[in-house]
Amino acid sequence: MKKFLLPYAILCILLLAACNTTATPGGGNSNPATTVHMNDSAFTPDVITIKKGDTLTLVDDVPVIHVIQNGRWDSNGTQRPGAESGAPTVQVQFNGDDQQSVGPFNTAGTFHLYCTIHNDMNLTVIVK
Ligand SMILES: [Cu+2]
Repeated sequence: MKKFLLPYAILCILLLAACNTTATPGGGNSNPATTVHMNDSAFTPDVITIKKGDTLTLVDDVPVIHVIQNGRWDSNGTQRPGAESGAPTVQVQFNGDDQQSVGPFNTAGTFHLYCTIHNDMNLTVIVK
């Protein structure tokens, strides 16, 4: 009886391994659930919900410089720099057609990032 069980067990392990590989995209950090794109003056999406511990990937899709840091533009067009409690410190420059990771976001809450160059270029990161 045991002779029949061993190959079956191996097959199960192989199937599990295959499933794990499919569920977790390997290589690169292009998980759409944690990726925000930037055009010449806006984030897409401009609100993203991620999980605690996630790292955000920001992708600059155009040949335009962006400088992203903690804070936001208020409704009067004034920069309000500053990190919320529990926010990772973000200070990254994009030179165009490039991407960078920010985080990890290890604390649940709502965090604001903005581009110091482009008026009203705000990103809200909700961490659950
Ligand atoms: Cu910008």
